Amino acid sequence: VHNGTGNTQYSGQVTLGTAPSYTLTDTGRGNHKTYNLNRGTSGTGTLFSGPDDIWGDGTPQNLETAGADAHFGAGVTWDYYKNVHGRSGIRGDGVGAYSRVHYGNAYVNAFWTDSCFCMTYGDGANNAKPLTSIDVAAHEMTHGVTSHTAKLVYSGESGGLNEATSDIFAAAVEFYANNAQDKGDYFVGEKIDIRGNGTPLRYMDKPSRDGSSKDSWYSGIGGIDVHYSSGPANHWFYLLSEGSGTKTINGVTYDSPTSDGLPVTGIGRDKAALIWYKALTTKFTSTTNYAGARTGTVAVATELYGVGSAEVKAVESAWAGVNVGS
Ligand code: ASN
Ligand code: ZN
Repeated sequence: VHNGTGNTQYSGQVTLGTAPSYTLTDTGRGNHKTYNLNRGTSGTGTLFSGPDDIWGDGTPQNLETAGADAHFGAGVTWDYYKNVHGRSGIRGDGVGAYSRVHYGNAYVNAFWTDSCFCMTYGDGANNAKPLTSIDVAAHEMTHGVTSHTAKLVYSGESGGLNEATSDIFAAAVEFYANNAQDKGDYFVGEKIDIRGNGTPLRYMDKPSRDGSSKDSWYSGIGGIDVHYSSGPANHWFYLLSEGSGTKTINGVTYDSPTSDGLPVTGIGRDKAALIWYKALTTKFTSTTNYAGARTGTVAVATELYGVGSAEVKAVESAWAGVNVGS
């Protein structure tokens, strides 16, 4: 295991897993590698390498900077799954994936691809806001975890649950990282300024804050974009973690309503994330819908905490709070 220094755009100065003389190859994390596509859109481009073990300067003009952010995000996501859930890598086999940065020209997206077992990042508007923040990296890497576990089909209600799984672990990883420049929150993409006005891409306390996502389940939610039908499950995760009403965490104030008007008492983020992880890996299937997510999470909470436990009651009341009934 060997460490270098990353001067990132979104997370300040960080430690990166590197290999001697010198490449972005994380030998302590399954040899996860980070490549520079240099505005190409296929292949791997070139592995980041250089004469010193210092990567980037915090600006997007330095092409190493996005590499440092992406490599760091993959590393903390690896550590989260390993140290919190005992999962060694995306497939659980100890083998790293790889990241590709500088995809295309001013490309405003990031994505996971099963066939290459890799994640890819555009540089954002004006090539100035690479989509390489911790939460986006964790979101994309989690698509790989979902592909190798529940395999939730990426359309209909299962698609919304697939997207929510990536947002839930994006938030969990960001809190786990506890980075001074990017403290944990229940937003997705608050660092990458994808809307150009400084607001996040998604909100978990009240998903409709983005203007498109749904706060609660309704018949027909399976017909909308999976990044909006994720809303009820994201909202469930917030309610189960923190409870309904107002709460300030790391300087951010949230205000989470319930669809039934009844209060939810939170059980904490760690228990909520454990319940979702165990449901994803032991209960959900490719066609699980919102009703199935409720059944699966109640079953997991019952196994973990017992029949009639406060945790089971909270799981049920949080689902009721997003209009997923029994
Ligand atoms: N960034 C998007 C996502 O991971 C790409 C997509 O639409 N699949 O959800
Ligand atoms: Zn996604």
